Amino acid sequence: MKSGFVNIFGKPNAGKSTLLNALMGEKLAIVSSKVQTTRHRIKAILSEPGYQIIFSDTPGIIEPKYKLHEKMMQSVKSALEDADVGLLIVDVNDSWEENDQLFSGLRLRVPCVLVINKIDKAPAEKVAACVAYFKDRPYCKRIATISALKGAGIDQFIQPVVELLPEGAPFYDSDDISDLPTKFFVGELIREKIYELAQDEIPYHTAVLIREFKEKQTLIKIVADIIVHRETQKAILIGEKGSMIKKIGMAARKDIEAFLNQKVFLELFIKVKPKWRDNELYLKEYGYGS
Ligand code: GDP
Ligand code: K
Ligand code: MG
Repeated sequence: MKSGFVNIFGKPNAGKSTLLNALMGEKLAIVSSKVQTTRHRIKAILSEPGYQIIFSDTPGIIEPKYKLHEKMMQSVKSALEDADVGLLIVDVNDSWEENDQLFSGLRLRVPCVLVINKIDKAPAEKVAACVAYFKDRPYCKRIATISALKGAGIDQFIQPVVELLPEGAPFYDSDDISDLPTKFFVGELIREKIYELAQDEIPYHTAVLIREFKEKQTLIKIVADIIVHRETQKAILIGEKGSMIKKIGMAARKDIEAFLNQKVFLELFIKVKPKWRDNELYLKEYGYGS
């Protein structure tokens, strides 16, 4: 039996969350075209005969500008040090040199699979040239080419990862798919809708707090607070005659129902907490950091 921890690293938008979802066949990580959508480390547990892999989706690698960013950097670092195997994911259409510098700079001790993603968006010659570019780098133990979005190369890609894992008993029950509570994923699905529907900077100023999660006879009642910095942001999120919050709520409810496989009654409130991103207490309350 092989078992161990595999962490997914890569620049923002390389496709880490999409890959995690493709590997799991479930939507666990929120995906968006905006950078820094992922704020937490999500553990996803894949149990198959012969192996158990605990994947972790790390926040994108970014400069520590705010306290929130420092927390993100800490989690990237701790992810690096904890893993048995690293997946270094590169968008084939991104700068190869920049990624090479980034990965070299991390001075990785863990064995890594270099994953070239978004091959659906590049000609075969470019993909081949990319493989040639990375294949002999010191951090590159194995190499894979995939389209996380289209699911290409995903099945073949597990084998080299398993090869690099240590022998050992599984860490989790084979029924578990994550170490995080259902509530967490519900909050993330709401956050994803804010990323999809709200303009510009708003999503970066929001946190979601699930206040109530109650199973009733025929449905689950969920009450969530959407936290923003300013009254103006609150007004935008409410929208004209409540149109925006309604849209967010409807889209989120649909996804939450699919995720929970149950009918959901969702109530959303918007609350203003000035500067929550720079406040240790708020960060803790909203689940960021230790
Ligand atoms: P992350 O920031 O690394 O977690 O990246 P995401 O998984 O959120 O993906 C960023 C964007 O790239 C999203 O719009 C995805 O739909 C898109 N994307 C991810 N993988 C692929 C892929 O294989 N092909 C294409 N064409 N787009 C992809
Ligand atoms: K993203
Ligand atoms: Mg992500």
